[in-house]
Amino acid sequence: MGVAGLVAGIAGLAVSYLASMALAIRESPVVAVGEAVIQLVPGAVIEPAIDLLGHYDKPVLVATVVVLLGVAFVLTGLAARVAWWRALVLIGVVVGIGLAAVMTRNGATPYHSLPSLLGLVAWIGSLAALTRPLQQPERTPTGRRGFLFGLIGVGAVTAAAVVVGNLLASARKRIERSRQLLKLTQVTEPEVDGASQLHLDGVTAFQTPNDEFYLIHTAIVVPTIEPDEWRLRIHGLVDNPLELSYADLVEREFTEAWITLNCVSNSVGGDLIGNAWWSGVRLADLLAEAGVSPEADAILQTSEDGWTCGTPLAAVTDDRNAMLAVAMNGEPLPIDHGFPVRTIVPGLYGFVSACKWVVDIEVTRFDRFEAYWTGKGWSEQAPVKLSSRIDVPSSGDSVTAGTVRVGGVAWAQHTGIQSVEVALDGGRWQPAALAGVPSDDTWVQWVAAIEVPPGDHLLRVRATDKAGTVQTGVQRDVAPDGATGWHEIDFTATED
Ligand SMILES: Nc1nc2c(c(=O)[nH]1)N[C@H]1C(S)=C(S)[C@@H](COP(=O)(O)O)O[C@H]1N2
Ligand SMILES: [Mo]
Repeated sequence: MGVAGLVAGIAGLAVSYLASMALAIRESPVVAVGEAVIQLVPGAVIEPAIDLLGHYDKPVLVATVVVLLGVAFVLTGLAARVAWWRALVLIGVVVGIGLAAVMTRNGATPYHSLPSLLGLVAWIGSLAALTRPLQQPERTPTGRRGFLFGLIGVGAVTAAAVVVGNLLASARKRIERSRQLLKLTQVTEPEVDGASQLHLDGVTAFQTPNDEFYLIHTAIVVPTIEPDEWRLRIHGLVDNPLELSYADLVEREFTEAWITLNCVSNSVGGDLIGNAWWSGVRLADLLAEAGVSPEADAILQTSEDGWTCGTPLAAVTDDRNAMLAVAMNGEPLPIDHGFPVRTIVPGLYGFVSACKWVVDIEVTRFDRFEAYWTGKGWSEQAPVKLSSRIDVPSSGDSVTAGTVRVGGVAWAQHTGIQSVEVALDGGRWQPAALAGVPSDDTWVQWVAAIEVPPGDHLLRVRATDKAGTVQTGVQRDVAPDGATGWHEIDFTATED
């Protein structure tokens, strides 16, 4: 039974490792525990240890964690023999330590708990498969044979998980290295104009750092593409089909801009939105070179992983500087954000424009294709909707009654924000002050000072765009083409 516990434990570890690699989570739970140990152990102990072990410090640490785990696994097997619940408690503690190490890291989200949880599931399944044959009153030859088959099965799953996990990890590492070696001479560093950044704690920063930028993609394992191997075909209703390599692309003239990207699935007040400094090549120039036929009204973009989106031709050929982006916030696109090349079109939701890992652009007509999300309850065309959000206070906050500064962001990419107003408890709309913006393609921060008496309150916000449209209070769901309605928050004001 000790063997069963050990084998099941290793299967669980292998699955958690595979899950970490497949989900592009840098640390598997074992590594996270190792790093947590380094953090928790006082320097007085760790430094002499590092000194003693030299370069072997990390492997020794990971090996120690692994040996301790092995002992725990054997114990779970022995415990399972007496009573399953004992084994479960024991493994619960082990997984709990792993989870604690993973979840206390900076920027951990519930998503990061998946490898530990999947590992737990694999462990329970393996231990059940291995112990069932042994749980007969007497050890029979069939029981032993069943155990042997169980061992082979669990062993095969373990080996497969490790092999696939390694392949994924090494592909990603290789591409990450290529990415870091890239020198994109035309890319400049983002500079946030002081006027774009108001000083009110809690208001979303004008620039969203890459590692905080929301991520949406259908791929479970994201494409890993060497820049040298990347090709883009531009074809369809054109006079001269083009095929571009990465070198061809980055030799061309660049355009750079602050552009706010948001997801159609962002609900009112949600955070599936970010603002970055993008650098790349104007799509309009490439399409002009290809010579677009007058009957075309769309481009069908396809990514390496087969995802597709349809974008109005007008939006990628007008003066809004839709681009094939190669850099985000001054560095080569992060792998998860579409490395080496993705499309960015100001003023359209991501699902109809912002193709990551783009490899194919067909100039065509909307009546000739159906893109990935079209028909699955989402619209064929989807310009961004005028919207605004309250960042401070946040719902449930308590503030001191009197003059209260409230703030947030508002956006109407490619149209621009004219004004923002707030209303307390359904009262009159009061104007907010707006920060500066480099163009109409970004969100804008707003702040207002309002008089708040003691008690419970409801604050709402609405924006007006530069075309004079006032943001509607009619609440609509995100499907099929973006949510509408005013963002409202509850807060309490107390006398000081
Ligand atoms: N290849 C690919 N590109 C894609 C998607 C996808 O699922 N696959 N999702 C789109 C959607 S719905 C959005 S909102 C944006 C999100 O871009 P980000 O993950 O860089 O924030 O990418 C778009 N591009
Ligand atoms: Mo999206």
